[in-house]
Amino acid sequence: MPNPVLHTVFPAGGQAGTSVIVAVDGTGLDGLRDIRSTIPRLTVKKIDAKRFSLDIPAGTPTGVYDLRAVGLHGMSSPRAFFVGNHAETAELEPNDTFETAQLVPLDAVINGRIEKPGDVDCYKFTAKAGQRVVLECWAERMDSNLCAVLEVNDGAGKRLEVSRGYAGVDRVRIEIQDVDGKPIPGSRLGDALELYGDSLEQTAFWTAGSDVSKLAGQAVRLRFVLRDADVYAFQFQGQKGQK
Ligand SMILES: [Ca+2]
Repeated sequence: MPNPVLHTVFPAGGQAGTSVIVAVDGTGLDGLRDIRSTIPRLTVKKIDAKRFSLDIPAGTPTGVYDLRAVGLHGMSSPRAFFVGNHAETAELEPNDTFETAQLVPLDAVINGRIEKPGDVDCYKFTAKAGQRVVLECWAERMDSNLCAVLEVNDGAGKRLEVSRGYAGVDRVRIEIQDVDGKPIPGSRLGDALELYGDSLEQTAFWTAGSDVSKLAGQAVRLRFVLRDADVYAFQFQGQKGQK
């Protein structure tokens, strides 16, 4: 039986108190009929084969929630969905150059996606001298593999600032696979919590915890995904007090 995996949800977020139409995609999603979420009291309506209307209750606290798709083969793996309290708007392609930059208001969320390798999305906004403007790109923090570079240029195209990643740097994620390299449910990369910061010893965690004793005696492969990080050694340890 196929294992339902949810690869994308777009837009990957919505404003509390509004309805948002999301398109979902993945594998093993035949007979898609519903969306389940950790958003309290979310109402879901199916629109067509791969689109759903989500009614996000007003007052939903800002943050990252899980969405899962439900189809013939059961409930899928989760994808992150960001509920915010700002008006949201969608990216409009073409926007790859300064000349085609999309005019956006301040205090807004723009839902964009990388359409092709090396895609650039340009936006323009009006700000007054002395005004403080915060620009933030949410990618890795909500499950995206995108390693975004954020640049700010002035009206003449001169670069003022650049950020090459602020959140999620120097991190390690670990996946446990069977001998054929197939991720073991519960220990997939998507289940892994990020390890970060310098330390001599850290315990690997997945969303279900750090206990891998059910794999004892089974040959496994470990996949380490490192970003600006070094791993010097690893070991499997018994719980404290048991060896
Ligand atoms: Ca673009």
